[in-house]
Amino acid sequence: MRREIFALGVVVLSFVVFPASLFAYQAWRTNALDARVIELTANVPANGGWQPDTIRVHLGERVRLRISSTDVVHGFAVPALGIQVDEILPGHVEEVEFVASRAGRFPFACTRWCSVDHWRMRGVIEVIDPQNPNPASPTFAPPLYQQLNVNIDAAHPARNVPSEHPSAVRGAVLAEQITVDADTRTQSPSDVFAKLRADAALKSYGDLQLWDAIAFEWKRAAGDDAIARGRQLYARDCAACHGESGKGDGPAGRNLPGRTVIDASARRGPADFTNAAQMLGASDVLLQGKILRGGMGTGMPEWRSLYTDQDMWDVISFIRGFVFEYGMSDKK
Ligand code: HEC
Ligand SMILES: [Cu+2]
Repeated sequence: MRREIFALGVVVLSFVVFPASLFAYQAWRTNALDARVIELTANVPANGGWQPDTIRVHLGERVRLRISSTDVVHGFAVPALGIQVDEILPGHVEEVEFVASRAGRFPFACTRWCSVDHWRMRGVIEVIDPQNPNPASPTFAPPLYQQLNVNIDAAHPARNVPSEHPSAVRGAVLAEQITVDADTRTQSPSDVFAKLRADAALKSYGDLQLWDAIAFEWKRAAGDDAIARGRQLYARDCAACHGESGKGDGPAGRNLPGRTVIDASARRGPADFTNAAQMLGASDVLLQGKILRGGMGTGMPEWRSLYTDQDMWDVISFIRGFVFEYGMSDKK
C-alpha cells in the first residue's frame, strides 16, 4: 500500500506539479520583463527607407519590434543578432522580440529587392550600456587583404587566360593525374596556372587541361555546401546588380551613382563575373576585400557590416563558378 501511494506521488509530481510550475514560471517571466515596444516602418529608399533607421535601446532591455511596410514587400534582417523576417507585407505587422544582451552596434537591412535602391535600405540597432555609454570602439583584426598587403584598387588582369571557360567537371577526371597544390584563397588562378605550366612533369598536358584541373581544385577546396550557401546569398544580395548569369547586367545595376560621373570609357558598372581575363587575375582575398569594403565611388555596396567571413567565402566560391563552370545549375 505504501508503495502504491509513493508511486502515485511520483506520477502526480512529474505529470502535474512539475509542468504546471514550469508553465507558471514562463508566464511570470514574460510579464515580469515588459518589452519595450518600438514601431519600425519599411519604405523604399526613395521614400525614406527605414523609419527610424537608428534604434537605440539599453543593455538588458527586452525589445519588441513591430515592423510594418508602407509600400511594397520588404524583408528584415539583423545578422549579428540572428534575426530574420522574410516577408513584411504592406498592411501587416510583423513582430520580433529580443533581449539586448550585448552592447554594441548591430546593422540591419532589408532583404528583399524592393526597388532599384534597395541595397541602401540599411539601419542600425545601438545597444547602449548606461554604465558605460561611450565605450572605446571595439578593435577588429584588419581584414585579410590588409594583413597581406593586397591592393584591392589596382587593376587585376590575368597573366594567362584560357581559350574558353575551364570546366570543373572535366577537371574532376584529371584530378588523379594533375596535382594542383595551391592556396586557393591567397593565390589567383592565373598565378597557379603559371606555376603548373612551368612544371616539366606536366608538359604533356595542354593549357586547357591545366585550367580544368584548376577549376576543379577551386570547387573541391570550397566544397559543395559552401557553393550552395553562396548561391542563395548571391540570389538575395547580388544578382539584381551583377545579374543572374553573373554578366553584370542585373536590372538594378544600370543607373548606379558614379556611372555617369566617371569617364565613360571606364566600365564601372557591376563587375562581369564571367570575364575570365579579369576574374582569373584576382585572388579570393582580393575579391573578399572588394566585397567587404565596397567600391568607392561606384554602386558596389559594402558587406562587412552584414556578412560574416563565412558568408563572404561562400559567395566568392559561388561566383568562381561563372568562369569555372560550376554551381549555377546544380541543385542542392
Ligand atoms: C547596387 C549594385 C551592386 C550590388 C547589389 C552588388 N554589387 Fe558588386 N559591384 C557593383 C559595382 C558597380 C562594381 C564595380 C566596382 C568597381 O569598379 O570597383 C562591383 C564590383 C564587385 C566586385 C569586384 C570584382 C573585381 O573583379 O574587381 C566583386 C567581387 C563584387 N562586386 C561582388 C559582389 C557581391 C558578392 C555582391 C552581393 C553580396 C555584390 N557585389 C552586390 C555593384 C553591385
Ligand atoms: Cu529592400
